[in-house]
Amino acid sequence: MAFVLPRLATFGSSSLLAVRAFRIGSLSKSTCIRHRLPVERISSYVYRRHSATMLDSTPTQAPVTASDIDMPASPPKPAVKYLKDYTPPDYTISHTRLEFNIDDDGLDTRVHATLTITARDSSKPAQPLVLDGQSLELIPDSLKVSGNVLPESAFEHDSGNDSLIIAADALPAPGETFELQSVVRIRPAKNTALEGLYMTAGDFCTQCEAEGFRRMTFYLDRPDVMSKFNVRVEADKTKYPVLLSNGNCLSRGEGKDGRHWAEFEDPLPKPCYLFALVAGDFACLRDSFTTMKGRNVALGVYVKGESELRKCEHAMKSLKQAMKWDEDVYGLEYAYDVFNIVAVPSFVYGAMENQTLNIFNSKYILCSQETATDADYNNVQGVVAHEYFHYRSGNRVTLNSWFQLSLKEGLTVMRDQSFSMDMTSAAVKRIADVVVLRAAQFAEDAGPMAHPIRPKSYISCNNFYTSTVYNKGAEVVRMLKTIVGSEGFRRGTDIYFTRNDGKAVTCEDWVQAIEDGNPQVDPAVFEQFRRWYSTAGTPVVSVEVVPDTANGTMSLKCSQQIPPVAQQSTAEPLVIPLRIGLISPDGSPVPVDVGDGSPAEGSRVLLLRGREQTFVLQNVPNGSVPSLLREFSAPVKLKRIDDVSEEELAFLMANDADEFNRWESGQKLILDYVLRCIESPGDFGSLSSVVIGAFRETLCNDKVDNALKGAVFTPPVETYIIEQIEDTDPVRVRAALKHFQMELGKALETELKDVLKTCMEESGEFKIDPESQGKRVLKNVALRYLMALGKDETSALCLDIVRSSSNMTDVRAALVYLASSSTNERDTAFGEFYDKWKDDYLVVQKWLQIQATAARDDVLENVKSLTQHPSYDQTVPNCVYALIAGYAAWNVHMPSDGSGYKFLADQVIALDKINAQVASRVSKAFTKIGRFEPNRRSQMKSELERIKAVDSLSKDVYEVVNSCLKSVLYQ
Ligand code: HT7
Ligand code: ZN
Repeated sequence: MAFVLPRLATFGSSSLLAVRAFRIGSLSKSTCIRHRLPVERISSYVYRRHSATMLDSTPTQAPVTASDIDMPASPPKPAVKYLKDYTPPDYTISHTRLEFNIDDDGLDTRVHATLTITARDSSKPAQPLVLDGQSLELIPDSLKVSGNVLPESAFEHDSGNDSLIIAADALPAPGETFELQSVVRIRPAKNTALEGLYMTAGDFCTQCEAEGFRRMTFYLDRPDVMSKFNVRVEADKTKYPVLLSNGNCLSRGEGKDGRHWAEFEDPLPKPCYLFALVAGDFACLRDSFTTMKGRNVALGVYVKGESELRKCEHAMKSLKQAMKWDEDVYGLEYAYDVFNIVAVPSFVYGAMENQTLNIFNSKYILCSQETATDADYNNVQGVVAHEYFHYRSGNRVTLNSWFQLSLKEGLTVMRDQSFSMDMTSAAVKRIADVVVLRAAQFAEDAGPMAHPIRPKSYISCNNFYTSTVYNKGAEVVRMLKTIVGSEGFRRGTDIYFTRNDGKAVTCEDWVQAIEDGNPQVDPAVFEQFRRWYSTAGTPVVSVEVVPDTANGTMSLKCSQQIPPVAQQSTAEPLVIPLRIGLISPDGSPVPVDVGDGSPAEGSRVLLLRGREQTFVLQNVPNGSVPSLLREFSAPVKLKRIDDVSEEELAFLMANDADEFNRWESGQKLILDYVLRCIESPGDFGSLSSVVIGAFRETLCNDKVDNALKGAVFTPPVETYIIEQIEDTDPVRVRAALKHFQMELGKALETELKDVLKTCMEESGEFKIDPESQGKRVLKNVALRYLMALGKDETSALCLDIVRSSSNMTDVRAALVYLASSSTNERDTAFGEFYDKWKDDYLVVQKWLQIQATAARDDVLENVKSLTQHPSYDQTVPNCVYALIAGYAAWNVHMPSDGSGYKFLADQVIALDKINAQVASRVSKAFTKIGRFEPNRRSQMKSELERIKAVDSLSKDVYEVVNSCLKSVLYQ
């Protein structure tokens, strides 16, 4: 994708194309269709340079050569789109009729489109119709308005700008509805971008979010254009026996030459990003769901081959659980008669919520005891639920522009997290979600691409499917629930889903619905709360705890600071809900009395609204210990001004009624120790007896469930630790973490061995319930600490587990521990594992990832050689994420000579030519540039400059690389 020309903006009215053309005065005149202004035929030059579709190869005027034009020295920068420039579309498409004529090889698929179009505002003068279209070959004379072929003078197909512009005077008068027909040729087999219609494992499938629909036909490809769809698909019956699209199948039939067809109707209007089509050879697991009103919904999960059917039972079960949960918790019933899921191996993200026809990365559908870990099972459950929940939060109520992405993603993530908390262990799930938030989102918020959950601008909307939009977005929704309470939240969501059904709305409409459902809450709270949508950066909440023993009170002196981040130097204070509790010196809970006359309760929510604010708790027994930010009630960094001793943290770890905070206290103990090691000039010190005692007590406490023990013993990840310090040397971070594990492993060796033995003895029949998962978590955590001691017996045990365990959770854990070791067992285990699983691509991807993330000096060499391995395919995103993104996330910063960065830059450049979204995701490893010591910073800078200089760089990678470079410039 070249940046020779800025893209035509679909937002706002300015045409960069026209502006640029206007500057060149000496060329012959023609008419710019878009603006009906007499401007020079610069577009002719552009047209010939970029046209993939030779509509008219005969120039109508003197050829323009490069020397005629004042060419800029460097390629123009890709255009930035701004939230503030949003304007509604000039036209609406009430009905969309599509006919896909699929060829056997995916090199000449024809798409016939008939769009029923009306000007949105008939009182406005006629506007040109600007349609999006990318990599489309328009069939000559196929473009028709109300049945009449459009002359070439009436439209301009500018493939450089991915648009088709039809002159206003070639269209019926505003107020008249007309039909626009077109036929295009597309090549799904050559589509490595995996957007639009593409081929995966010999089948055809689509991916339209965010802007993939325009790769199949000319369209108003924006979410606020909602249309009813009728679709006809035709393909070879033997090769592609399964034909699917959104909604109901109206009819099927057989055609000539072994072809067959199917007709679909989706009765509800939808934005085109929810369109889906599948044509392929699949096996189907069928089931049904009876809704709360007694309607029957036919369910299907489609996978490659009968042998995979047993691997989709968990997905099917999860789907039915999700459908029931949405009825029970939100009162939301599914309204269609059919719900299908198709699993494919090549997919850019996890899954896609297309109306009635979800398409999934097979990683989030297929699972069996031998091939999937407990984490995989939980991911399947969570992702299946997430996509199902979009049926309401995203599909029935959709977005008016991609800037509002968090409206659907934040809400849907929050819903899937609550669902998983209800289905599994609530505290452990909350901990897992916070670990992700802190490692990924806090880092993003502190890096060069920091943005509010509703970004103010972007170059590529694909770059904003971020942890901020998803995970922080979910936290913002969660805070609203915390503020208004569960019942108030339900009143608000009822209003939201009813009021906005069938509409394309904004984050404003969401907050308004919650506000309208909660008149008991001061409207000023909501007014201030709205700032979360436009504020980037992680707030720091500082708290000083001041007990007053004489009066039996405890003051919490709070303040909030929002750090300056990219493109935001200051910010107004936010509403921050702080859930707090109190624990008496004997460990029992103390009811919290906030002094407003309301009854004291086990935990209370304080609303921090000012930059500084003090809360005074009443009736506090002497020696009580506060438990702050329970359940992680706000996405902030909590800083205690008064020093919290190791003893107090150990006390909280043992006694806090809030399980999240028990875990949190343990994490603080580990983090403080590891940070001290990193900062100490010489050798690392030893662990204090207080810390050892706290962990021993947790390990041996029968009342603490195994999964929570496992979480407590899992130290913070390196990426999170790196965020806590400036000018980081990653080698030292890794060494300090390793040292902690050795110290704790040494101190608790006997207890850990006992735990391991008990868990191994008890592991009976494989089950996936939380209790069985808890045992496996604890067993593997024990093994991890014992492995850190470097004893031969433990590596032999790991090899034995890899060879003989019948579940992938245990096998993978043992393989991970061996991966970072320098034992003979390591090579044996990896060799045998590959031989056993080489035909299962999902398991092989695990094998790649474990090697890429191993803590070893030779990991880069190994990763390089794995890029040549027959099982590695750089056109399959999962392979790239496993090997390249795995290396980038865990190891790229380790070599001090910059060889990791060079390798990564080479990969980004190569991948960008295949799939810009995948390349852009991989390139985001460079957003850590500000965290590292100067030597690494300058190595990264050189590589970023090398990437930026590449000809025809995608706008996706450009945006990431340019943000990183800008951030070093301003440092
Ligand atoms: N809404 C989807 C996100 C998505 C996506 C999925 C697959 C390929 C490309 C994509 N672009 C955006 C998934 C979700 O959040 O539910
Ligand atoms: Zn989603």
